[in-house]
Amino acid sequence: MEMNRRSFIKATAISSATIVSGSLSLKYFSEKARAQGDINPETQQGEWKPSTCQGCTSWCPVQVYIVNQRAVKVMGNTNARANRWNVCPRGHMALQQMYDPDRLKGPMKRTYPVKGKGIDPQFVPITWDEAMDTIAEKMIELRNENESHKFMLLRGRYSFMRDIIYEALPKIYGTPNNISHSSICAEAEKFGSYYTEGFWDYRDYDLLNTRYVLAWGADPISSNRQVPHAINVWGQVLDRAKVAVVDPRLSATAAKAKIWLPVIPGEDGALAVAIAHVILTEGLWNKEFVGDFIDQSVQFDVGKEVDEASFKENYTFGVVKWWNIELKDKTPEWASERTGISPETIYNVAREFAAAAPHSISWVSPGASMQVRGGYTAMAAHALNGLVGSVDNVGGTLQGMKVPDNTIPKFTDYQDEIALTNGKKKKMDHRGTKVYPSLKDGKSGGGSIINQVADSILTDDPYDIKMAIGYWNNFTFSCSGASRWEQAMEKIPFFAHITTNISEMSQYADIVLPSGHQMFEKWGYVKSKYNRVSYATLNQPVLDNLWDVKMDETEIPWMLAEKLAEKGFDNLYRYYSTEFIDPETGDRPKNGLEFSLISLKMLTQPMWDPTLYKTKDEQPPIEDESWDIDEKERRRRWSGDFFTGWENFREVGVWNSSDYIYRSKWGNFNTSTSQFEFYSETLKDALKKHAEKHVTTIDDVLETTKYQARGEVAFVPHYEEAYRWGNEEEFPFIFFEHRSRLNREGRSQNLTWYYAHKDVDPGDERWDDVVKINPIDASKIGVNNGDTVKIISPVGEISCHAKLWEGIRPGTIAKCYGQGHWAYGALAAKDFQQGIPRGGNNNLILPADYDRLSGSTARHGGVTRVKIVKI
Ligand SMILES: Nc1nc2c(c(=O)[nH]1)N[C@H]1C(S)=C(S)[C@@H](COP(=O)(O)OP(=O)(O)OC[C@H]3O[C@@H](n4cnc5c(=O)[nH]c(N)nc54)[C@H](O)[C@@H]3O)O[C@H]1N2
Ligand SMILES: Nc1nc2c(c(=O)[nH]1)N[C@H]1C(S)=C(S)[C@@H](COP(=O)(O)OP(=O)(O)OC[C@H]3O[C@@H](n4cnc5c(=O)[nH]c(N)nc54)[C@H](O)[C@@H]3O)O[C@H]1N2
Ligand code: SF4
Ligand SMILES: [Mo]
Repeated sequence: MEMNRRSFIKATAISSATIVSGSLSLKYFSEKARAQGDINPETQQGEWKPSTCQGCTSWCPVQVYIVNQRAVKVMGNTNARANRWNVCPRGHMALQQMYDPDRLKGPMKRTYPVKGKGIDPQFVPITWDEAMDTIAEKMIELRNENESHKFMLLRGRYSFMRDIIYEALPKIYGTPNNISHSSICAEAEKFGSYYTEGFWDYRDYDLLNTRYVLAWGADPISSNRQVPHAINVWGQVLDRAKVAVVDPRLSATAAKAKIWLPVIPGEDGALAVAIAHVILTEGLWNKEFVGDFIDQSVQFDVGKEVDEASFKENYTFGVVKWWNIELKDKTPEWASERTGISPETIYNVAREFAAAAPHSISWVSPGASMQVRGGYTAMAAHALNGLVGSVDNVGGTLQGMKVPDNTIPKFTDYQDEIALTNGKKKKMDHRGTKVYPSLKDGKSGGGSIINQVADSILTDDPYDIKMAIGYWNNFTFSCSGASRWEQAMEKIPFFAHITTNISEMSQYADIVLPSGHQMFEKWGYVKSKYNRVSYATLNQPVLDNLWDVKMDETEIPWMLAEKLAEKGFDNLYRYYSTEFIDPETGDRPKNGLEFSLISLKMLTQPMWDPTLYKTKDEQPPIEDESWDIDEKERRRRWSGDFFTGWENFREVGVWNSSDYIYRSKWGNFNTSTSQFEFYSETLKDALKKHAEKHVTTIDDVLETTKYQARGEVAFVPHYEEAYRWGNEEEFPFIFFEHRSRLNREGRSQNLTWYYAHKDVDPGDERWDDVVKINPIDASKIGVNNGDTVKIISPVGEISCHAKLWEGIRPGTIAKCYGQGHWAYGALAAKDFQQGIPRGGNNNLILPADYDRLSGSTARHGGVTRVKIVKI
């Protein structure tokens, strides 16, 4: 399979040509607008305005070209040191989202009471006043019945204004049920870095200084979290570094890589521990970081235990324990049987990865971790960075610099008896129960388990939900086991959805509230990092609202607070209107729009207010706006950009930190031992507390939560066999899936550019949704290119077209995530009226299963087997 690369280079070349025609369409778009007279010839110079793209979690600072109140072009914000002028193809697609004719243009209410898939809600337009009045009335009713905990706030994507709606609102109102989407996103990945180096977050990767990239299900030029930077520098990376991609699919990055390792889905852990085994047996670990044997004649011999006292560690903890407990027998030959990768390839990758160290990156993505038991895979793959000393090091994996922002003002004074009592009731997502440890940040129940909520709603466990508000989420589509969500949404008596489009979830709404688009119609900010820079970038309303929309995280909660106050519960309104004060003028907000801007200024104040800047030795002069360049440089090095005030920050649009300081974490990791842990005392502690809470043993917890580990192995990065639904006889193929270069998460499918350029994803077809089958398998089951097929799993079925493609490992079949919408818009659905999907939603065939230690939903690792039936 590694031989087949050449034919794919051709495919990739064609893909690049398509991208070029993508920008032609953009030109066409603006020319068409001009022909229609939208652009005034006298003012066609237009204006670039800064904002932020949230098409994915890269969260890029951008600028938008505005001509006569029309956005015509998006590019990177040149003030941003992470991405400069670069965006990925999806940055441009935001324009089509903004001008999507099927956007929700004003508030509406349902007039047909029966809820269900394909049942027309018969929405009719209403005023904002009526909409907020109805929602507030329901909320008051619940409080009057002392059932405020039966109100749920569901969050999908967000900006860092989130706490206004997601924290303050539910906690002042009186419910524990504010539940976010994080656990369907990438928590298992963070589990790996947390239980080794004490960092529950995405890592940055020092691409410009690296000499080896080992990507675990990561496809950085298409997805993950620094896409424009990766696209921009990948040529240089390929010049200087070797790239190896572990992925059952020939991704865009794999097609350009030196080595492609088409692993059997879910078996990544075996590969990771075998690489560690080779690094230790061949003495290739980084002595400076890990330390060494006291007596140089001792070594790690295959199959033999080593005396712990013989090794002196420097910045790590437990390397010998790891060897003794897990690694000593995990040879490449052993791993080959499990992973389907040859022993020679494993030896090669291990040696080359270590030879490039410490400038080597082991890049763990959701692909290799959002699997049942995937938390341990994330640990194993991330631990390789520890072995070669690339953690927090030049050319390696980095944490991030501090972005100085504020939290929302304290709200405890506004919580009444009901809020305090009902706020402590059990959460609907069962986090922290014996079966769902969700050990975020070392705490039992530290993270959410959103996908469990559908079951909880259906079984009224721990109680029935009477009302919910959802914003920027679409769980009926985006959660695996999606049909459970269809039933759960039918059951919730009252649901309000804050959204740009009538998505699947909106179909179950009693009220739909139109949200401004995050890039063009919103005040907000997000924090992110890449290219060794951490930053905060502003979402700004760069246009007048196109429709009667409001800002989701600030304006809408403000209006709700006003209505609740009118109806006798004024705590939320008093909190919003007294605690939020404009840092420049001292004014308090009088309406939702003022509230949006004032709260943003407050939260970002440490970045733009010169009176708050701290330098090492002095406080800078406030009034002096003409700092000389050296002084600027000096300050930048110390912490980050500085501004003369809010207006200056707003115009620039982004705050950049100073460059990442390497090796500052060495000896100072946020773990129980302060070292990089190969034997995770931090995880042991978390598991122990969780077990004690449930009056049981750690082994019992592991058994209940579907892990194979018992005893000490639970505390080290180790191999766990892939867990799959369905038996091999009935379901011969392992199913796995991937993202699209054109997915703005689940929100691209009403855009023509998506379908017109879908073949930028290797193996995919324009204007189609295909399941990719290796020709060897296809011939066995008599399937040809273009056949309509059903993909059937133990939990559901979808249909789409077959595509014969060598870029998929035989025995597995793959399909891109994203299509299969039965709502969202006239293009996204094949028949919006009838609720007939275009293509197939993978979440209907993926079972709802979990990596329970991290709380994550397991969409990867070949979690289900399927059969293919020709129709
Ligand atoms: N099978 C499978 N499932 C997946 C994934 C996968 O790769 N495969 N990916 C997972 C991941 S990583 C994530 S993060 C989740 C994402 O899943 P969700 O958090 O549910 O987000 P989206 O599916 O992107 O849907 C967001 C919804 O918000 C609304 N919306 C769109 N734009 C805006 C806007 O600008 N403002 C507001 N207020 N609303 C808007 C629309 O109704 C849209 O449907 O999906 C997860 N689900
Ligand atoms: N283009 C694009 N980029 C995005 C987003 C987007 O919607 N579109 N969303 C953003 C978000 S919300 C997130 S959370 C991140 C997700 O970050 P990504 O790194 O993109 O994660 P996934 O798409 O979940 O990973 C899928 C990859 O894993 C491979 N894979 C599947 N199963 C296995 C397996 O068992 N082992 C291995 N080794 N690989 C496997 C798939 O073939 C695919 O290449 O991306 C962000 N970036
Ligand atoms: S889609 Fe993601 S990578 Fe692309 S420009 Fe937007 S935030 Fe950046
Ligand atoms: Mo995500």
